[in-house]
Amino acid sequence: MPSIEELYALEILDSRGRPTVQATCTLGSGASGTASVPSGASTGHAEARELRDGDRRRYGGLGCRHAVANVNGAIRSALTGRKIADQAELDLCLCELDGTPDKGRLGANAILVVSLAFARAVSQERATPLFAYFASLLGTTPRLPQLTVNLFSGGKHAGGQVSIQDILVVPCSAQSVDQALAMVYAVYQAAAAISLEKYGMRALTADEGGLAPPFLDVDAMLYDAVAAIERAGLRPGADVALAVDVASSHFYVDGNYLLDHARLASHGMIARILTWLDRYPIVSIEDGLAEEDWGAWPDLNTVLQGRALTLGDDFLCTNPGRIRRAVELRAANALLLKVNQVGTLTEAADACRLARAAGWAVVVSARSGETEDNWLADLATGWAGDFIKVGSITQSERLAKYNRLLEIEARYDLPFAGGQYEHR
Ligand code: 2PG
Ligand code: MG
Repeated sequence: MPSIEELYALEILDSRGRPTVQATCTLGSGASGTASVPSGASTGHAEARELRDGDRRRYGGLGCRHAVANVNGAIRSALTGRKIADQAELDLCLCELDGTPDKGRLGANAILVVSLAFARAVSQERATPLFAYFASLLGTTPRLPQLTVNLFSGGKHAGGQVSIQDILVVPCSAQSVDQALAMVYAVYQAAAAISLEKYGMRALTADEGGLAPPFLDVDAMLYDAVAAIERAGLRPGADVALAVDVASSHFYVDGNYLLDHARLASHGMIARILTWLDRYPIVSIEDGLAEEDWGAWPDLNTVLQGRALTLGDDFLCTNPGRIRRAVELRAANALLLKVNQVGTLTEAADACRLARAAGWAVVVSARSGETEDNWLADLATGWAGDFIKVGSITQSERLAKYNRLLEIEARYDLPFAGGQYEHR
């Protein structure tokens, strides 16, 4: 049984230059683990609450000194010298110490960083790779995930030049992470060349490294994505399909979707999504409807059935209660899993278990504000995610995860999840 000898946190900066939290957990055996937490921009209302300092004179109020102080103070005092049976006991103890439903007192950032640093320390103590430790929490057989990689961005990650957030490429004929990345590189370069020709601009990128030319509308984005696949010498749909993060909560105003200069009711939004599916090789629609548009989600799920995944991000917030409700209503069939939306590994594992029990697909996702920590690659592999969603291939905070997947692939003989959700 591990005992926590020391906990130490500090404030570091994420990929947007905003503060976040890093922590190191040292066990009685001398094993130790360091981890850092990401942060979203297009967040769901039901997410666990990050603690931010609110002092406008410093990082516009986004400082994390209070969260750091909570790790180095209340959490350290409660945990040091204590024997901890397992991850579940640690996470329960953190939740009880916080005592609020949204983790707003100590901060979801303070809580998650300890949950993750402990995981790394225990995997080091057991001399197992981190993905194997994660697999042991859920009883899964590790498997490398298929990639979904940002190509074009809009919405909150790109200054809102188009309403929707991301068009991602899915290299569906790839047989390995290694092959998948080489295909993505070819498509990305072709897309950058198309952006230059059509919009006369250098490859300006959004928060996660996606290209962000001034598209006129969503169709223009999807059209150029298909053109990039073709220019790369690959077959749209057969070699490389598309996934869309509509992130529609962020353009849902007074019960209507403000999209491409139109004002659409829920059924109009669903009809618009279907036109995209008819024209382009799309295998997944994320947050096609707003997070509170519960009444229309089952209809969306029905019409997408057999064509594309109905993937819930802001809609589900990796929250077991919301997932249970969505399963009952048949409102989705895929979970976007972001550990910091719920705040501990154990609760994220519960969310994953619920989704799997319902026969759903699982997409393990990074946030738009990331660090160079690569634990997400191990999580996606350990929990046998169908897909991983990390962002583009141009920024080191994203490449840290892709490079870790390459390392896992090269060093361990694991199956690859590719090929399951091909475009038909
Ligand atoms: C999303 C994520 C990642 P954010 O909406 O899926 O792209 O964005 O981290 O800003 O919530
Ligand atoms: Mg999303």
